Amino acid sequence: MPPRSPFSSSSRELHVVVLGAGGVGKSCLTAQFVHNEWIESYDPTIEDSYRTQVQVDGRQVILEILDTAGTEQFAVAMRDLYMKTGQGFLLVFSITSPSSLSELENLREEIIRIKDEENVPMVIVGNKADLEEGRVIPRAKGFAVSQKWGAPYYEASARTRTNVDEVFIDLCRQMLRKEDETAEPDEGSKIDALKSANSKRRRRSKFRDSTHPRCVIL
Ligand SMILES: Nc1nc2c(ncn2[C@@H]2O[C@H](COP(=O)(O)OP(=O)(O)OP(=O)(O)O)[C@@H](O)[C@H]2O)c(=O)[nH]1
Ligand SMILES: [Mg+2]
Repeated sequence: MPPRSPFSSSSRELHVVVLGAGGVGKSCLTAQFVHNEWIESYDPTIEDSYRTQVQVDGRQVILEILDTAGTEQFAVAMRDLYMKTGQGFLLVFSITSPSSLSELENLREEIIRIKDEENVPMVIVGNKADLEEGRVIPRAKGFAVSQKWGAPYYEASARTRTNVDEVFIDLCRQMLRKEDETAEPDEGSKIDALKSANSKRRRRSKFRDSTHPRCVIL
């Protein structure tokens, strides 16, 4: 017998892409979320993917998380493809790196251009919040960007695990909401809706015939 999948077959699958400049902490945030582990060393990513199951508001969700390369030489080749297939994006910068926030602007514009729509689930993450003494991006700046882009802003720390679950769960909620809004009703529910409309129509006409005779103009 083949081994049973640890994931329930009824779970929905959502594709998350973690984006941001090199060294801002994308891999560390992902490793904390998926494996509860802290990685002290820096090993630039080429591309890694993870699969994990989470519960969001009582719903089982399988997350496919793509941890992308921040380093320019690795980054560009696969970008179009994962921006197309990604359903939600964690846009990560470091509060200790001034250029890392401005780099997100280009990434966001590219996502919107490639997907050809503005309404894309996103969360902005100011990582390395434990390094308060090295902060160069004020909290207010993060909030201003968040308001401008209409996406939530969290300050997080992969080191202390602050807001790690929260950023992924917020993104999941946005993705689920979007799926619910755009989902076509399945065949079963279409038939149910049709039956219910027909029976209402029948009930209405019965009602009219028996107790409310049509108005007859003499
Ligand atoms: N103090 C502190 N250090 C962090 C935090 N997150 C990551 N780091 C450190 O920053 C370095 C880079 O972290 P990574 O997660 O590898 O960065 P990345 O964004 O994945 O980098 P690329 O794969 O090159 O794009 C590592 O040495 C981490 O230990 C954090 O929240 N606080
Ligand atoms: Mg990485």
